[in-house]
Amino acid sequence: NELSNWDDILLLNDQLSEDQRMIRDMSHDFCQQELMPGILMANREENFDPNIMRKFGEVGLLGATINGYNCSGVDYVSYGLVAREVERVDSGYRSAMSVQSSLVMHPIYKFGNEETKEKYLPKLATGEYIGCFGLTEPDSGSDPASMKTRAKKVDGGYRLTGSKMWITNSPIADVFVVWAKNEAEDNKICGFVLEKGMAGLSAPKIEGKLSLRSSITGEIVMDNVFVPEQNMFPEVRGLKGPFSCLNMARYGISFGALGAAEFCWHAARQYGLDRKQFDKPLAQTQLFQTKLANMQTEITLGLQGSLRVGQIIDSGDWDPTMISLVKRNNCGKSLDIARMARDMHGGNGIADEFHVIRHMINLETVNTYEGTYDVHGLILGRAQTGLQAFY
Ligand code: TGC
Ligand code: FAD
Repeated sequence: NELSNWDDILLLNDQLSEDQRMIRDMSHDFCQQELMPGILMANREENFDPNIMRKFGEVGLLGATINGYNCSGVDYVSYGLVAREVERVDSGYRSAMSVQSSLVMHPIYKFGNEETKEKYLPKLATGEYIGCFGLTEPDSGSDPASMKTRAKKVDGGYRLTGSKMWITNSPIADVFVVWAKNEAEDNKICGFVLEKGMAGLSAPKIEGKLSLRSSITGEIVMDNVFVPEQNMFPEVRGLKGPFSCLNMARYGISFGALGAAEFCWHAARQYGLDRKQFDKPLAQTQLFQTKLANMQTEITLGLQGSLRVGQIIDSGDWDPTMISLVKRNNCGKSLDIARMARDMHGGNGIADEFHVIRHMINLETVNTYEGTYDVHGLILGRAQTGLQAFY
């Protein structure tokens, strides 16, 4: 009686083009062969190996949507499918990939001058350079408009002072995309590209994370750092600069979180088939089956939502609220699914060898960064009432 496509009941596979299927399959094989074998120890030891970035680069997964500059030029549906495969292994690895692609390469490609693009993009595409994105500060998380980091105009460039907090990849970064208020332009938010080694720039690691341990996170501390004029994004002003990068990253996360959830669902199903209690497989109990049905339902619907958003982004006629909808719902649902899978594994569920608790704890971060679950709820609420409830 088992349906052969129980894991793709709405036939997502048939909705993809030949190229999209190929990219998905290639990413799947790469992630399972290159990333999965080392994840247990990386997570246990709280270690991110920078060679992983070079490996992403070798198979064309960095800045994959960019045309030229050594990048693959794939569509956004494919980018989402890649995020799903990477996060099926670990959210931390998807973080590394998506920060480099959407939050570092995308703004340099979209807002940088030609010289900046030529200088950084090819090396970021191969993973020779690692990038990070500094928006959040110790006192400005959900409310980035309140940032304190300042840029002061000086001869030939700017001097930046301030600190950024919770920055993925910062301790090992070569390139820092940083957002600061420009005193010379009435404190409008501007974007700058900083480089490792600039005087006054440091990026201490944040220790003791219990979530996203395979990803390295740090601060960015800027003490009067001189940044040459050509390293400022010349045209974009205000929060729409950082947010236009976040849109793409959030969309990728909506697909990625479901990859982690799929891992947990499949693992719970297999565990239930293999383990017997009271003389029958756990999977033969009604409670177990309805839990599996709930997982299947939310993942299947979530994937359809993200696919639709990806297709709309590719068509060019998209709106950030549709991204808030899938980022919020898919992260929240994936977290619920991972918690459920943890429970269905019983005592084994707390052992890292079974992987579900790692996904569960990672998804706590994924549900928080790039706009928390509740902040995306407020974005959606504002869009349907016209009333903002942030303040
Ligand atoms: P608000 O008045 O809404 O907007 C200010 C200006 O920004 C524009 N804008 C957008 N533009 C493009 N896309 C979007 N999604 C945009 N959202 C807003 C807006 O049009 C306006 O432009 P203008 O020209 O009129 O000035 O601003 P607000 O201060 O009321 O913002 C509230 C809110 C909640 C929407 C926003 O601040 C928010 O989303 N907060 C969440 C912060 C966040 O997501 N931080 C992410 C940090 S990076 C990160 O987490 C990376 S983790 C990476 C990893 O490891 O994977
Ligand atoms: P707060 O904004 O202080 O929120 C705390 C709680 O209050 C949340 O539940 C939130 O939903 C709620 N809340 C906030 N405002 C309201 C409101 N108006 N109404 C109701 N509830 C509200 N940032 C970067 O810039 N670059 C990175 O690379 C990066 N990587 C990260 C990696 C990790 C591992 C983590 C944990 C974070 C990372 N972040 C990064 C920061 C992340 O984007 C922020 O943590 C996130 O935006 C939330 O901000 P906050 O932590 O200051 O929480």
